[in-house]
Amino acid sequence: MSIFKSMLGKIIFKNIKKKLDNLTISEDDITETLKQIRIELLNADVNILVIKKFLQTIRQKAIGYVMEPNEQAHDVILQIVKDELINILGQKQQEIICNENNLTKILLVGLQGSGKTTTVAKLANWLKTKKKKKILIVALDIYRLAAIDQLKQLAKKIDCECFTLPNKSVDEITFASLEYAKKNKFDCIIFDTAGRLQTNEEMMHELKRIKKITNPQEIIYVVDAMAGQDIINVVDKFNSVLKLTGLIITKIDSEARCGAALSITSLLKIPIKFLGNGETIGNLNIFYPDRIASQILGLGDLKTLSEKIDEKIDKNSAKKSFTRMIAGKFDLEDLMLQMQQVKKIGSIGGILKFLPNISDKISDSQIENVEEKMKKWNVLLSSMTQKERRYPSIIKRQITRKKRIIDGSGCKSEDLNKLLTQWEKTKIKMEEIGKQIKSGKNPFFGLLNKINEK
Ligand SMILES: Nc1nc2c(ncn2[C@@H]2O[C@H](COP(=O)(O)OP(=O)(O)OP(=O)(O)O)[C@@H](O)[C@H]2O)c(=O)[nH]1
Ligand SMILES: [Mg+2]
Repeated sequence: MSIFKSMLGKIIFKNIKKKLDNLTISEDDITETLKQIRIELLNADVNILVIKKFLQTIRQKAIGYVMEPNEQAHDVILQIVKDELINILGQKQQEIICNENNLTKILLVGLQGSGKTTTVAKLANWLKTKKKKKILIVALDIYRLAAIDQLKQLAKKIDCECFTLPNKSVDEITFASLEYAKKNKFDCIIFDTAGRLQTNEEMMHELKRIKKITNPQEIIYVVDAMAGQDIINVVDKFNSVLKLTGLIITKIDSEARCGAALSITSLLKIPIKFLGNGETIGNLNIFYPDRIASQILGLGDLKTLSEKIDEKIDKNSAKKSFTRMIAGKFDLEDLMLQMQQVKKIGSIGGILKFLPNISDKISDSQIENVEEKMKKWNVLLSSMTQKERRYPSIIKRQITRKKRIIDGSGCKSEDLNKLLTQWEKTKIKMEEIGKQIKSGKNPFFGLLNKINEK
């Protein structure tokens, strides 16, 4: 999600002095900061009413604030802005409702193409894997044959049952699916409904009927991150007819700034439950207002990063690889495996966004350089045989091998040389660290001291 061009935290640090002339924060101290924040919010397409209230609250909390002698003004403002961002985003994380004993019914609604069908599958998979629920998904979009096929295929992918009834009405399918779910002891039933280009009476009547038949615990509106301001009126209309219980914002992996979608919670008091960040099934993340606020401020989000690492990195292989490294046995096969593991977490730029105060210090072109280098290394490494990766010295010794790898990868000979030099340097450094660990010294002590000094 690239909501803002400039992280709000950066604006605050740039414009608010560490030590103010007075211990009391005045209007003048924050005017420029708030002006720049306002521009960022407008550019991100955040709703104007939300912006007004946001800035007004910050002003109220900040002006007249009396600082402790050891307090720094920009930290005070940062905290006020962060608290207010969390408020706008819904304060606390809101769990999806899923009953323990009775059948839980979840309805997904929204405009055409917003991502309902994909999200039904993502949500089913999430409830199945994280909450160990038995899920039935129901195709209520009977107007397009392709829609039913799409859902069936997704259901197959996640190994969930998909309920369909040919040539029956939406009401009949809804009734039948509920009976089927109860009879077969499903924990949860998720309904994929038809989308329309715009809200219309016919659609609303249909959804109202489905609601009446199912009496669902959750009616979730699926919002496209790319939606503009008019989405607020659309969700308002859905909410007045159906009383929505939550939102899922999809396509946050796009270039969209998401401001309109993120304004809905503050305006209509409907919590965001998940974010969809990609077309594939696993790309559904719980929405944590405080973590998103930290990301928006550029304060990083180490919790999410460590969860990603826990989920995506194979700990056994990471441990094995580290043991090999400190034993001086780190070869190019290990390097390739490590790079594959890092790639599972995301792009370098994506990973850096989770680290506090880093994304500001490293430029986009530096990130691109690293990503370019990793791409080249990947091609070079996969152009080698496993024997060459295990015993890289044979590449140096035999010129024919070197030539074959360069030709096969389409890289230059200097790229291969750089890779080999960098690998050797890392190998030596890691072996040195290994020796220090064996002799009882903490090799990271100096590094820790340096970090603490900063
Ligand atoms: N990049 C990205 N694409 C997504 C995401 N969620 C859905 N899509 C894509 O958006 C398109 C529409 O998704 P659907 O799930 O078919 O949307 P829908 O709301 O069911 O559409 P209708 O049934 O026509 O109303 C598909 O190409 C999906 O792959 C997401 O989080 N990120
Ligand atoms: Mg659909």
